[in-house]
Amino acid sequence: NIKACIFDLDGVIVNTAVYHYKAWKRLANELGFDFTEHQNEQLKGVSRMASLNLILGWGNITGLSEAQKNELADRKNNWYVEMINQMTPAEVLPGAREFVRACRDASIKTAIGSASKNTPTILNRLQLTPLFDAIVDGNSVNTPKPDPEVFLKGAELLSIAPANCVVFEDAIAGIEAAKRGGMKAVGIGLADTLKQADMVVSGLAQMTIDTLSHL
Ligand code: B16
Ligand code: MG
Repeated sequence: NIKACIFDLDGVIVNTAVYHYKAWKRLANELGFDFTEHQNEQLKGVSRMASLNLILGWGNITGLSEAQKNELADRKNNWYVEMINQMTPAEVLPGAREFVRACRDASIKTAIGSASKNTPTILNRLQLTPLFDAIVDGNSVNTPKPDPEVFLKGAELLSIAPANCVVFEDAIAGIEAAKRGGMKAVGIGLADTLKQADMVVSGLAQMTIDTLSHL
């Protein structure tokens, strides 16, 4: 039975992907090539440096030093932070705040498991920080998804066994991480894409506490 719900952030609680897209596109354009929304899909759940490496590959840019790559990643992040600093609580995805609250009311623990180093800023802007018993993000994890580290750390902080945890994820790598960690996984998106998930819904608005007992 489910004693904890661990939520990915981007794509599950909030759609920050639109801001990532704008910032990466601006960087690509400065470097002299374009970057499509379709390519942006492939960056979901992928860490900042891994995303940069993919984008440089698409632009056929090779031979940059680590220092040069760090400078590009920082440039993108500064634009991204400018945008997320304007976010309001109205940007929480439909049903997300309500479902997290319902979990808490049912004595189910709640955590965030995100690849983003900007997680604290985003949760504060959305006024969601107090709704989570634990927050694990890109600042506290060594090995990115599909490694289960981010979710296992969450379970540990909550003192709940992985088998009693369910992860909510929109990225294939995130679903894989949950399953490798021995957890249940609910996909947010399309069943065709998130094949490894135990169930797939289009968003947290479709979730109820009762649904958790069928996992
Ligand atoms: P940052 P998630 C991920 O968030 C995003 O989906 C991904 O596009 C982004 O590159 C990654 O966070 C790192 O974000 O640059 O803010 O550290 O889906 O794991 O919540
Ligand atoms: Mg995500």
